[in-house]
Amino acid sequence: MSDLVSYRLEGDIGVISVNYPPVNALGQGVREGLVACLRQGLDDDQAKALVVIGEGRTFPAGADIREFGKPPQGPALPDVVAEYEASDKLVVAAIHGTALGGGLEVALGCDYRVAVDSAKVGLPEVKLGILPGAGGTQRLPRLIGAQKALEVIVAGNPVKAKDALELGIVDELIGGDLLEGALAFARKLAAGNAPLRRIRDLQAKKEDPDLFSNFEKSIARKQRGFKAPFHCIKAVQAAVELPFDEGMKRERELFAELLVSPESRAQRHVFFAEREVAKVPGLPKDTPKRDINQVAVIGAGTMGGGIAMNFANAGIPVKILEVKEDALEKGIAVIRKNYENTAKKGRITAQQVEDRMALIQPTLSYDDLSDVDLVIEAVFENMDVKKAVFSELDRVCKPGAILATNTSTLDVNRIAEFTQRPEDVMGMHFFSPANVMKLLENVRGEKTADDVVATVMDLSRRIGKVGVLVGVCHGFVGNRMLHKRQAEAIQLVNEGASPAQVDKVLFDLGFPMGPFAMSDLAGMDVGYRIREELRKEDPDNAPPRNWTDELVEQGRLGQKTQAGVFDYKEGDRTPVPSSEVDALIAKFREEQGIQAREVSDQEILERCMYVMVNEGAKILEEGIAARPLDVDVIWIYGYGFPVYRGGVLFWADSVGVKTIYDKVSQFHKETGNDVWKPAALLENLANEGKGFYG
Ligand code: TC6
Repeated sequence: MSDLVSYRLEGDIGVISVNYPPVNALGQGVREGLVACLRQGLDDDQAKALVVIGEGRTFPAGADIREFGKPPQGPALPDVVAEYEASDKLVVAAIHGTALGGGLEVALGCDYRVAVDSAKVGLPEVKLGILPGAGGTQRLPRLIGAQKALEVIVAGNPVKAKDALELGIVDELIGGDLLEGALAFARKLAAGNAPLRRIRDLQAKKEDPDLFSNFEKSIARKQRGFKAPFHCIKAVQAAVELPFDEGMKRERELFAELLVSPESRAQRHVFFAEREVAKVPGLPKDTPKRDINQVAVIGAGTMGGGIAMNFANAGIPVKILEVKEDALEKGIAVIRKNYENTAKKGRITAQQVEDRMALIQPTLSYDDLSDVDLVIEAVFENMDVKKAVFSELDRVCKPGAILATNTSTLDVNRIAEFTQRPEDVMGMHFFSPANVMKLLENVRGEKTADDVVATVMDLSRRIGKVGVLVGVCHGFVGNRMLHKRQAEAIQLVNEGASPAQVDKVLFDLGFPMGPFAMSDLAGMDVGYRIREELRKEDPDNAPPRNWTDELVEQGRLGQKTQAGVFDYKEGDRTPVPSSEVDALIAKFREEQGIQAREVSDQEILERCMYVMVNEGAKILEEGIAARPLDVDVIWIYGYGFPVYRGGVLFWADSVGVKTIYDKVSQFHKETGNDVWKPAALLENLANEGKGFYG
């Protein structure tokens, strides 16, 4: 018998206890153990009722995702749950930690559920591109109604114990020790001869005749490209319309379809990649970390303010420094307004607004930074300005303080040399809006110390970010690839495509917006300043002037001026093609002697995406990113690359590295442009018939 689940008698109640760290995932051994222990409990004459509980940090947090895609081994989870539901002794699930996915499905097979206050329950399968395939889509609607079940299953977000109680998922909250409370609860039921409560026998209610079609419409935009949310709706519909056993059959079919879908494969890849990025190759897990209890941010602009909010949100006091009083006041007012807007949406309370604001301390003086453990500079992207800031930081900060720069393109090694302590300097590149975007590109300089890297990677998680370690080069990983794509998008327009056509191709691939809408959102002046800086610093490698430079010089800066590559109506972010810009493009073509031609959508896709794949391969070759998964996580969390395509390099594998290599070589031959020179890694993989992931 499996030793991952054990049975014991506590007085007159049988306790089934799961012990499979770290999260008691329902792997084969656990499933086997759950069945064996249930049978033992049923055979135990002294047990009047049974309690199922998880040891360690949680009730089972789901099926064992590592088993997906491997040949199934019995007992299957739906059968395990069915056996619990069929039990003729009362079974109580005692929940702490996170009863997610298959974990909650096991609990739904029990007659009653009790939980500690801090517990969360949920069916997050949709985030892995699948659906709750062990009866979750059939039992939850029967328990809480179809509308609420749809909300829980399709969003896949965890539900706090208190809300789960209100919804009826949980029957009682336990104040003290969970096991004691669950035993008392079970004893009370047994003493009162409480009836069995099999959810399968309940009738699922549909509150609104158009519920399913309306729900589908309501998620259509947000879930564009994902398959699982729509399959989840179909499964819940089956719970309402079909008898339980037929509904279970339908759930199985839908689950089986999703499990082998490319979308789910990609989403599962992202799940593990997101966790893998935290494990830096060559940096032992036990590398010491510095204490970070007080932080400072230099610059109270949009970026600085957003960065500061991350720390306040995590309960870490943060000073925010500006040189001018009015800029400081304005920055603080923006932060307050952001929090108040969040409170208006009901996501935080008025008290939380005040608590967070209290953690943010404005200052005009560098001398106030003498006690901080970490400083993040978020000032203007200009080397001279950075030099001034880092020299000051070097003067005032205590020994051992980490000095970080939020630069998105500048050389972190040069910045480090502005101090006497380059080993304490590294990049922490936040993405805008910094309080929202989950990606943090942590840039290791040539001299950055290991404990600084370990501290910053750990801190990333503490403030709710996905931190990815990268090396120094222009634009690091994300922007380096982005700039290549942007140049290609512009070149495609030069040759005859329209900005709207280019944008549509990438939007259709699954990006939230195309490259031109994106530069309008970020501000056309941002790219312009970077190009100008490059033209000054490295004229040989700087991009030639093009029509986008002219747009900026004419004041078309993007959404903020309601005119960029596209026009915008007041209060509306929808990009509208502009005849003024068309004329400018036509003028540019004429000046350059370019005869506009038809450009196919396929060519746009290949040139915009393959240029990134080739650059990604160069980035790996140079060791700027350690693994393909680091590149993929950056594109997913920093640029909205569709999760259901798994990241740029995961997507490349689905196209075929050889196909991409052949095209890249062809473009190189045709253009002679260095950007198309195939990366040696790409060439090797293509020759060996391999992909980035083997
Ligand atoms: C399902 O149930 C389908 C049912 C239908 C069947 C028919 N499996 O996230 P952390 C690992 S689908 C395997 O860092 P936290 C994780 O990789 C599943 N491994 O911790 C990591 O390993 P590492 C539905 C898993 O405290 C370690 O555990 N359930 C699984 O920040 C720690 O994880 C879900 O989707 C798993 N299910 O968060 C829940 N879960 O140390 C997915 C975790 O080697 N899990 N691991 O890197 C989570 O959301 C979170 O892990 C958490 C804990 C909230 C449970």
